This record gives sequence, C-alpha cells and structure tokens, in this order.
Amino acid sequence: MSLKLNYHNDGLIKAVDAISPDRAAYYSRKCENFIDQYSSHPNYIDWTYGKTELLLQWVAQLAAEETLLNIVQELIGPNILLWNAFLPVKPPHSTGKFDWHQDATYWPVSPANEIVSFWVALSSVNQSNGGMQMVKGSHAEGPVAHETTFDKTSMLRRGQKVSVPADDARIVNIDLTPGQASIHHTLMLHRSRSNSSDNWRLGVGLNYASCNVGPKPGFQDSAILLRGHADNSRFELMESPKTDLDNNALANFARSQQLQSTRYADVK
Ligand SMILES: O=C(O)CCC(=O)C(=O)O
Repeated sequence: MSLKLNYHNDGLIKAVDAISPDRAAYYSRKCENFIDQYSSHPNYIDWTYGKTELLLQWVAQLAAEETLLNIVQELIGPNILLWNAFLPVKPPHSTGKFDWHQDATYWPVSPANEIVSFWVALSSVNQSNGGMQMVKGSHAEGPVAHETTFDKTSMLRRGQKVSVPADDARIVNIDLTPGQASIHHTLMLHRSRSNSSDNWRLGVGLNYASCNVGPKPGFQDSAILLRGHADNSRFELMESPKTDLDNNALANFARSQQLQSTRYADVK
C-alpha cells in the first residue's frame, strides 16, 4: 500500500527513513550543543516550545532536507511551508510528558487536513525514554473534547488533555532509530510519557503545511517557504536563519511571538 493511502487510513505512519543515520548524527550533535549551551537560559523553554525554525539554522536545515520534503510532497503536494518546528527533548529521568491530545483542536490554522506533522528522531526513541504513542484510526473519528489542566509536568502550554480514555487495542508505540520519523494527522490522538530512562530523548517536531493553509480569522502567524510557491499566503513569510540565534533570527522570532500573541493571550 502507498504511504499516502496508509496515512489516510491509519492517520499515522509509524516510522519512515527520513534522513540518513549520518545526517541524524550531525543534527544530534547540533542539538546536544544547543542544550549544553542554552538549557539554563531564561528563554530556553520559549525557544524550544515553537517557532524554533526561526532561531536555529540547523532546525530549519533539517526541515528542508530533500528526503523529508519528498515524503511531505507525497502527502500534501508540491507547495510546502514550514509552519512550525519545536524541540521536545526529554532529559534522562525527567517528568515532562504530553497527555493524550489532538493537535487540530487547539491550532488556530486551517485547513488542518493540509498540515502534516513529522517527528524526527535524533536519538533512539522508545517507550522508556518517553517515545510517543498514537491511537491508530482515531483521526477519522473527528475532534474530541479536551480539558485544560495547566499541569506543570505537561509539555503543552495549557496542559491540554483528552478526558476520554484511549482505546488500548489500537495504541501504536512509536519507537524510532536516529534518522527515522513518525508522521501523524492533525486529529490523531497521541501522547508521550515521561523519560524514566538513563538516556536523553532527542528529536525535532515539524509541522508542514500546504500553501493553502493560513491562520484562522482573528489570528496571525508566520511560515517559511521550503518548496514550490506560497502565492497569496495568509502567513507572514519569513527567512530561515543564516546562523543560530543571530540578530535577524532573534528579531524574526520576536516578530512571530508578536503575531501569535492572540493565540497565547490566556497563557502569557
Ligand atoms: O514530543 C512528543 O512526545 C509529542 C509531540 C507532539 O505532541 C506532536 O508532535 O504533535
């Protein structure tokens, strides 16, 4: 069965070879250096939570890898924007987790079915270091009610959580080797538990959008064009950073935070 058909049927692709192990080792070193240098910085949480593609050259470069874009193109067509990247890394023996949630229920962008989410592993990822789980086919059942917990251990800003228990029989463990990626639909029910192992969980989350996607009415946001065109885009188009955290990168990130201020008005 084709990748696209599998994705449409299941709402997920458990693992694809997204980048080579050599490229994964290169990005893993970049990621480790960033963590070593900045994990105590007061802006570290904000910098890793979202729009990280505007700050870190290597994150934008990873998102633009040809092998990845070819897979994205199969799913959403040839005009590809990077709407968001984030670094949901989990240190050994840390409490951070994501409860069961669906992304589309809190994302102020549409049409959500022209967005596709990749999670690229830069370390081995398994259930003991906090790898994701997904509920196969759940995307087809539509949006589910979420509660907002503001749980401090949640790696989602509002601690969003689906109040119905997930159906165990359909749970897929997303275990990955470095360079592999999982792919999920914006209505996929997914979660990841805390890292109870001695090893880091390193990876990058990438939300790609077709050129038809833009902010919902009343919202503003930015995106980077990676392939094709973005004529008439409703996003403010921005450049990938030339170097990590340079002045332009910091200015673009600050601008994107300003654009997103309506989205986060309740949590800032
Ligand atoms: O990093 C994780 O474990 C979860 C990330 C997530 O919720 C997502 O990629 O949509």
